[in-house]
Amino acid sequence: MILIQFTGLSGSGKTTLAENVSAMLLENGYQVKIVDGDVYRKTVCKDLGFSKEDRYENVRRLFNISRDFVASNYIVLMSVINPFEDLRNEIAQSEFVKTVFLDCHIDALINRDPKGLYQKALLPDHDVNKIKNFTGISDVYEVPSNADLILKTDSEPVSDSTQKLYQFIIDNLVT
Ligand code: GGZ
Repeated sequence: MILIQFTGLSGSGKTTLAENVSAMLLENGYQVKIVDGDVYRKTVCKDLGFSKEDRYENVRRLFNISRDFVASNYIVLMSVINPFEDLRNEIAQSEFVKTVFLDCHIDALINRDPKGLYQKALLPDHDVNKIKNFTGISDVYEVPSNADLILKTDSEPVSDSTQKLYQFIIDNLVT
């Protein structure tokens, strides 16, 4: 069993890596679940916004869901920004949890910006389209000090990060 708690800014590659690694694991006969913040925020967490309290609640709910999947022998990829060190450490107390930091420079994220979210976060305060409390721009992201794996998603090809994460999961599976 293993639960990967990702942490990284919006656009750092969490969803892409989770999908790539999930496909590889499935091909090799493992059961996998992706628990993606962006997806669950439309269902189980749709009452939650982006205040500090709501982010804590969001991550805690997703951890509870993830833990149930782990108990059913799934490899779980919990794909959330997960910005707070104390909450990540709390979750990492479970021995089957590993923390994977997707390290991507903010300038690269602003340049890529496939959903236009950074552009909206950087609008002037009076603009009605501005996204407030945007992680990394106008809200806190605490860089992890004790991640089990760091993937530099701004400088290494996606295929390399995918391969590293796949190998890390296989090496750390607890039976
Ligand atoms: C950060 C936001 C925000 C704000 C909307 N701050 O890259 P995405 O778009 O598709 O995924 C992000 C998602 C973040 O949800 P999480 O559940 O992962 O966040 S947390 O762990 O902090 O609870 C982003 C989008 O929602 N999004 N507004 N203000 N990301």
